[in-house]
Amino acid sequence: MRGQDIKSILLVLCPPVWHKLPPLGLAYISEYLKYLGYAVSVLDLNIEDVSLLEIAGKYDCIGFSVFNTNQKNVLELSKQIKEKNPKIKILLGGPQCFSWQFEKPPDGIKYADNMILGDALPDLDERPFPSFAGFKLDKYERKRALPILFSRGCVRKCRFCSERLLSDKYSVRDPEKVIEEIRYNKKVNNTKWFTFHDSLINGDLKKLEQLCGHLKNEDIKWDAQAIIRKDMTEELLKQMKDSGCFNLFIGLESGSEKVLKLMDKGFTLPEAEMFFKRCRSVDLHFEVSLIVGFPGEGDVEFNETLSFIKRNREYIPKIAQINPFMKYSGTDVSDAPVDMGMGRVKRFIETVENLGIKYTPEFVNNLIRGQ
Ligand code: B12
Ligand code: SF4
Repeated sequence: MRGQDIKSILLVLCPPVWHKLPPLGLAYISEYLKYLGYAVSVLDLNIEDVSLLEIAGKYDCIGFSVFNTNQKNVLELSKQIKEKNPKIKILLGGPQCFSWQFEKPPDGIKYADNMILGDALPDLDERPFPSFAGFKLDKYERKRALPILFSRGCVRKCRFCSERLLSDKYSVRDPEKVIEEIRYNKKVNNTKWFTFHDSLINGDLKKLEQLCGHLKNEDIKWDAQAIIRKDMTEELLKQMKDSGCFNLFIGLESGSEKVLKLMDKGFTLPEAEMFFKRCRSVDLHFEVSLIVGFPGEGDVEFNETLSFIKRNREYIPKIAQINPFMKYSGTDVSDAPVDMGMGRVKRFIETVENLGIKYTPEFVNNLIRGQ
């Protein structure tokens, strides 16, 4: 888009997208474009009631962040903007642009002048960190809270997951740079709670330990996603807890050894049990997500998962998600019938309720009502 006489850019996030926190992707893009000299504004239509069509004419370019959930709205608005003012350039970025490479892209992408695939920015420590200047932080549900990144990519390659398509290598930031960003946001945005949006916080245990060493002096709380690994010691989990970690979101996915192997999850059930026990022994709260109906999961394997959850109920504080398996574009797992997955989700919830295990009801209700 350079050299096309673009000076002002409006970055837009259309609904529906999860919006308890401001969007980290747009915060990074906005900071980088400002650094390159553009005049950048941000509009999150999930939290602001503004007519984009009325204000679009003030900008040379409108950049949309596209997810599978908001793609229809993005393309409809792109069409309307172009019909009203064909001179405005439309730029698309975000994870759905990547997914379109593997599916038949919708006709509406013809309204875009340019599309950015993947991350497209310099390495995490080489780009300016997001300041969230221009974001209406007080409108998001979580107060004094911001998303942040410690790493990109993943150290594993689970068969159902498209992470490896988004970032082909795993890279971790210098912990001191993360602390610099945290201190900035504490001071300027009054932030007390940081949610790491990494696919996993524990891909590089040495750097994680260093990060925790710094974080313990910052008087903040933080949460993150993590993988189950046998080499994570109680000592490191305690350091995480002591540095402000109050929750980990962990992808267990199945309680059947056969299904874990089919998924290529990279851990065994005894390793998962050991990991959960270690978290409990240092009182580190966590929640697990599960996938039911993965190809190869029969009734036997599904019942093994139920038994695993029953057996470990005193160690698993909460179930965060029970997802029916759905194939992501670009992965090589065959499609499984979603109806079967949904039937199993319902059976699973009955069991969890009977056992008195906590779960996230909003998630389950959305899923069941959405069917
Ligand atoms: C943290 C996370 C969550 C969090 C927070 C989500 C949020 N919206 O902030 C939670 C747990 C709530 C969540 C939920 C879900 N998630 Co999620 N999540 C992630 C994760 C791990 C990180 C997102 C992130 O902050 N990345 C860091 C930022 C900096 O990256 P980014 O947003 O991609 O932005 C960069 C580029 O895309 C690009 N870019 C972005 N926008 C724009 C715009 C322009 C104009 C340009 C030029 C460039 C550009 O530049 C940015 C900077 O480098 C990603 C996987 C990943 N590794 O990215 C999945 C991911 C975004 N999630 C995904 C999915 C499917 C879901 C769920 C549907 C899962 C479920 N079954 O419930 C829900 C949907 C929630 C919803 N309705 O929005 C998919 C989305 C696929 C797609 N095609 O849209 C991803 C990509 C994972 C995957 N499977 O591949 N998720
Ligand atoms: S550990 Fe998580 S992010 Fe990494 S490949 Fe597996 S599912 Fe994807």
